[in-house]
Order: sequence, then structure tokens, then C-alpha cells
Amino acid sequence: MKKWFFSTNHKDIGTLYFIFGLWSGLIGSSLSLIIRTELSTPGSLIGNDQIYNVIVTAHAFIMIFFMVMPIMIGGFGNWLVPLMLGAPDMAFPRMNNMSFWFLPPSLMFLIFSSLINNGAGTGWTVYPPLSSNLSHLGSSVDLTIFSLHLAGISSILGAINFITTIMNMKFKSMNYDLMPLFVWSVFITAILLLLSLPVLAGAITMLLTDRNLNTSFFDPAGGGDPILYQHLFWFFGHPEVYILILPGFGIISHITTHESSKKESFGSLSMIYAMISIGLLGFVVWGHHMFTVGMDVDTRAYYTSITMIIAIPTGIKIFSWLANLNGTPLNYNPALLWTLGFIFLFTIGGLTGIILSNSSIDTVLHDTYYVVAHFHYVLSMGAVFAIMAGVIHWYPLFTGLILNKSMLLIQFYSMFLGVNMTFFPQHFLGLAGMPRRYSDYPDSFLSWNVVSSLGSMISIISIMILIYIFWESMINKKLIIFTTNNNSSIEWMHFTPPADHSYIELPMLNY
Ligand code: HAS
Ligand code: CU
Repeated sequence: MKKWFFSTNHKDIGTLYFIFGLWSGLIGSSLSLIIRTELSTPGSLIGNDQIYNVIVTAHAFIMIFFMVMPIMIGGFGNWLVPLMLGAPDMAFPRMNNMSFWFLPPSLMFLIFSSLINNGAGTGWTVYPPLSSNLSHLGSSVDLTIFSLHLAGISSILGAINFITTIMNMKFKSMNYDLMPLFVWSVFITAILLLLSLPVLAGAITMLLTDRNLNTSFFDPAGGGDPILYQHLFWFFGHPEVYILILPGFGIISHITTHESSKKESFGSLSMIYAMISIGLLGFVVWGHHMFTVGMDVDTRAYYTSITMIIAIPTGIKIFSWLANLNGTPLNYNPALLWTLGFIFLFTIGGLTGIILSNSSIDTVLHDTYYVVAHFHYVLSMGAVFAIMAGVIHWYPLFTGLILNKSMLLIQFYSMFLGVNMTFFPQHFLGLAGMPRRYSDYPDSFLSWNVVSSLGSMISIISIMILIYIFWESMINKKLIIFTTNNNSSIEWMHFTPPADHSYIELPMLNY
């Protein structure tokens, strides 16, 4: 009890984040299966559109705030940043504990908000007037706002901790240009969090007072403007999508480096500048989410062009990863397969983003399934593939255990098939005009929805296989021994413990 509840150890807290993220990921995936079952055929399964919207909202919040962010920043960040910096722990270990323990109550409030009154069927954007008293009377939306406040405090504290650790606790000779790319990615992510989350906090607090204290920030009847909320939300929301992917970029850089024959990262400095550019540009493109609000043509031209510029640093990253692997006789192990899958599918998602950034095209595609396809390519196949690659790559370091390679291959191929079957047809549905956040559709959209729902079942089965692989590694206790060869790269050897469990404990590698 004491070890886990009061822990100030970055590895233990990292492990807590991983377990929390896995748990939330299962809840989020269950919700997605309900969504896909509802949409597998026209007509109504749930029989209540408010409940459908509540499920969509909870799915998005849980996946973003309680799965991707805790695993990437909390899990990988806590485990790897101090090790890669040569630091004994995080700068503020007790604050680190607090950051983690804000999350379980936050998740609890979010789930409660779906169970009491009518639930929050607002979408993760929580736009007024839908989220105001008129459409969402009761305490569900207030509880959702409280949940976001808690998760936001947790993230801001975590961001302060990472920034302080990275600036002050590197070993003496490690200059910024020598800092590992994963540490850089977490550093930039933490700065984005610190600058964007307070704006979200302000927006939802204003919404809270509009709902409860008779203010009218977002209510035209009192001189307010609902568009103000959208500006505040997306000033946070766009940097947030880069917060979700940047640590994944860091993970992918380490794996491509590890798998390349040179064991050296291609264009390390330009990778750093690319991440900084993506981070900075991420703060000035938010209007591309609001092309349909009645923006004037010059502003639309501005947001279109500045958004497209992000393709340049992102392209630098994609081509540097490919250059890093170029010339290496590839050993298609599971971590590399997830990495190659990431590079390929993230690029598809990025290209549909460029298509959406054209304001005249977006006027048609906004709020259709094309947008849903875009963000699931960059999230379900970008962020989640990076997480999978990282978990498989570093699992032996985190646990000292070995995962079953052939099962991992089956799991990779089934998941690759599942997610592509789920999300590729959504491009067609979007182009044909199917709107997002609706529980029903005309018969003409049936066939691609059936394919999509079947794909989601395949992905769920694949996730079950993954859980089995973790479980199998823990009960079979095949241990790993770390040795160093002449090139001082790390060789991993298999070691089967004697049946009486009398094996020696192995020291953890400082990597
Ligand atoms: Fe996005 C909506 C545009 C990256 C996530 N995005 C979303 C939403 C989410 C999300 C969650 O402009 C929905 C939010 C909601 O609930 O409403 N997105 C972009 C662009 C990029 C981009 C331009 N998005 C991401 C990442 C995400 C993410 C990363 C999370 C991980 N996104 C949009 C737009 C919308 C949008 C519109 C609003 C749509 C609407 O109507 O609501 C870029 O960062 C992507 C850069 C990456 C690449 C690929 C690699 C680059 C190479 C270089 C060569 C490419 C060139 C381009 C020269 C571009 C290989 C050529 C172009 C061709 C078409 C061939
Ligand atoms: Cu955006």
C-alpha cells in the first residue's frame, strides 16, 4: 500500500501511469465498441440519442486525457526522462505523486457525469449553447468541467515537473543539442501543456459561471458570444493534438535509431528544430477548426496557409526517420513493425489534415466522417501505434520480462488490419456526406459502416490478445539479462528461470 500510494519514485509512478492508462484504454475501447455497434446498421440500438452522444463524449475524453496523455507523458516520460538525463529522479518527486493521484478522482467524476442526470452529450469540445443550461440542465456538464479542472491541474503540475527536471538535472556535459530526442519531445510537450491548458481552464470556468452564476460570457442575450468559447477552446485544442503526438515522435526516433545499423539518429539537430517549429506553429493555427463559423475570407486564407506550413517540419521528421533506417538490413521485429506502421499511417492522417486545412474544402467536410477518419489516422494509428512500439521496445527494461514474439506478430497484423478496416472507409463516408456525432444514417451509407464496425471488432480482439501477451509474460517469468557488447550497444539474452524460482534478481539497466 505504502509503496504505491505514497511513492515518490519516478519508475513506480511511471508504472502507475501505465496501469491507469491501460485501464482507461479498456473503458474507452468498450465505449467505442458500443458506438460501432450502434452504427453497424441503420436504425436505433441504444434508442436514445442523448445517451449516444454521452458515449461519444466519454469515449473521446477518456482516450485523450486518461489513456494517451497518461501513458505517453506520465508513463514513458516518468520512466525514461530521468534515466536518459542521468538524474536520480524527477525534480519534485512528491508533486509527481500528486500529479498522478489527481487522475483517478478525475476519471471517476467523468464517469459519474455520464451516470447522473442526462449525462454530458456535448462532444469533447463542450461548445455552448449546447453545453449551457438550456440544453444541458442538471449537474452532468458541471461534473465534467470539474473532472477537466482536476485533470488539467494534474497535467500542469506534471509539465512544471518535467520542465524543471529537464532544465536543471541533466548531467553536466549534456548540452541541449546532446539531449536525447525523447527528452526533447517531452520538454516541448510540457511547454505546450503549460501554455495551453490554462486557456482551457479559463474557458470551462467561464462556462461554469455562465451555467451557475448568471454570467453571460458565451450568451448573446447578455452581450456574450459563443464564438469566443470556440476560440478559447481551440487555442488549447490544437496545441493539444500536438501534445498527444510529440512524445510519440520521440519514441519513434529512439526505435528507428535502435534498429538502424549505425545506432545513430539521422539529423538529430534538425529533428529538434522540427519539433520546436511544430510546437510554435501549433499555437497560431487554431482557426482551422472554425472555418464554418462565418470567418472573413482573409482570416480563412491566413489559417489555411499557416496550417499547411506545418507539413514542412513534419515532413522533415518523416523523411529523417526513413533516412535513419535506410541502408539497414531490417529485422522485422514487433517494435519495428509498429514503428513502420506508425510512419506509414501517420503520414496518411497528416495528408488528410492538409486536405482539411483548405478552408473551401473544409466548408464541405467539416463535421463529417472525413474529419473522424483524419484524426483517427493520426491518433489511433499515430499515437497508439507509437505507444505500442514503445511499450514493446522498453517492456524488458520496465519489467525485466520477455514478451512472446510470435504472439506479438499476430497481434500487430490483426490490429493493423482492424484499425485500417475501421477507419479507411470513414473517408468514403465523409466524402459522401455522412455527418459525425449522429446515431443513425440513411441506408445508402450502410456498406462502409458495416466494414467499419467489423474492423472495430477485429481491433478489440487484437487488444485482448495484447492483454494475454502481457499476462503470459508475467506468469511465465522468462527473465532478461542485459549485457554489453563491444560497440556498447545492448544485447538482450533470454534466460529461463529454474523451476524452483531460485533465480537471482538482476540489476535494472540505467539506459
Ligand atoms: Fe488534425 C481536425 C489539419 C495533424 C488531430 N485533427 C483534427 C481533429 C483532431 C485532430 C482530433 O485544417 C478533430 C477535432 C474535433 O473534434 O473537431 N491536422 C491538420 C494538419 C495537420 C494535423 C494540417 N491532427 C493532426 C495531428 C493530430 C490531429 C498530429 C493528433 C495527433 N485537423 C486539421 C484540420 C482539422 C483537423 C483542418 C479540422 C477539420 C474540421 O473540419 O473539423 C498536420 O500537422 C499534419 C502534418 C503531417 C503531414 C504528413 C507528413 C508530411 C510529409 C511532407 C510532404 C507533405 C506535403 C503535403 C507537402 C502533412 C510526408 C502534400 C499534401 C497532399 C494532400 C498530398
Ligand atoms: Cu488543429
